[in-house]
Amino acid sequence: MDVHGPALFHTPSGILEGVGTSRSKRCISELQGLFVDEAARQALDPAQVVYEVYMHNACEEVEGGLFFGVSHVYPGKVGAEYFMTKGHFHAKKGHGEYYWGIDGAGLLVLMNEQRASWTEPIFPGSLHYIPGCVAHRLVNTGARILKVGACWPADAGHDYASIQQAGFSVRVIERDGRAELVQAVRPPDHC
Ligand code: PAN
Ligand code: ZN
Repeated sequence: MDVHGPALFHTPSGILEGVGTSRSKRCISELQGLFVDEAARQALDPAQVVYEVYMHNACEEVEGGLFFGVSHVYPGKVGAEYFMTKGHFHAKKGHGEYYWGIDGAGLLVLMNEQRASWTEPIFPGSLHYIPGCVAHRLVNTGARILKVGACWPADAGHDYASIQQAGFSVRVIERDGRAELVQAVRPPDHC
């Protein structure tokens, strides 16, 4: 890949454009099994966007390279569960990542390989270091689009299968108008 010239990173819109950038989206229809209430997911518009990722790919997936992305998680819920990303470990387990809050409000859900989970609040200006061997997922608990920047090693890769098989050990739901962390009763996630 041969990328020349600066791309543009607009803030606070969180939009990336120009050379080397791309955009992908995940709709409700693609996220079967991700949310605990599958019937509620099926009742939603299949074309509803749950999240988009803007990417700047300035290099191949090589050791020493870096990828840069901005995730936009839409506000919404499936049943009582807030819209969220699939979440993943990195395929190269030891590779970490930085996230930072650009706009909106939410939670970064983290889980280690022993399935211990914890969260960090995300808000404009929040900075999050995700160590290696820690799965990570964004959850939008606010009314605006949650926009989060990310930078990670280009050769990290994404292990979605572990999350599909066993899920995260916690879920984030709305109860009495507030975000609440609950132990995941079922999972495996199957998206
Ligand atoms: C992020 C995520 C992004 C989308 O760029 O890839 O938030 O989430 P999923 O990949 O879990 O669908 C990142 O963590 N990259 O490594
Ligand atoms: Zn990651």
